[in-house]
Amino acid sequence: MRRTLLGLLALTVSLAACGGGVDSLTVTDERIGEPTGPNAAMYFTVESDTADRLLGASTPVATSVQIHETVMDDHGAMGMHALQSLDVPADTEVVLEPGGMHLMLIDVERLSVGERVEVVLDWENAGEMKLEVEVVEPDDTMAAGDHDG
Ligand SMILES: [Cu+2]
Repeated sequence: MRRTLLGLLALTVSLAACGGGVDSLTVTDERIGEPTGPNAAMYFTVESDTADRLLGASTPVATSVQIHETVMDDHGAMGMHALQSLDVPADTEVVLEPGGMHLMLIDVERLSVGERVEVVLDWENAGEMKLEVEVVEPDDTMAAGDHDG
């Protein structure tokens, strides 16, 4: 009896140690703005103990997913351009939000607020990560507590 209990304890400890180890990348606050046109923007916050890089993403509800950066041209007009990848330095929070970087779901299906969409992120080190991302009102895409100006 005593021996069995000790065995269980040892197993628990080793599982816990494993959980905090290799797979250190976390994605939080993931959300998709309800599309008003052919594309939809997805935002999230990512942090990793070790440097990683987002290589791409996919979802069954869109033809393709691009990594976009919002830029302002010399005339003050807002535009976007596609990035090949998105770097996540070690121990640095990277925030994708309106007016900055985002994922663009190209040729997206009609999505309504409250719907959950499967999106797979492809990380260079962390590998494939499957997310269930909620569709929100376009006005609600800003991260909570992030209104500085
Ligand atoms: Cu875009």
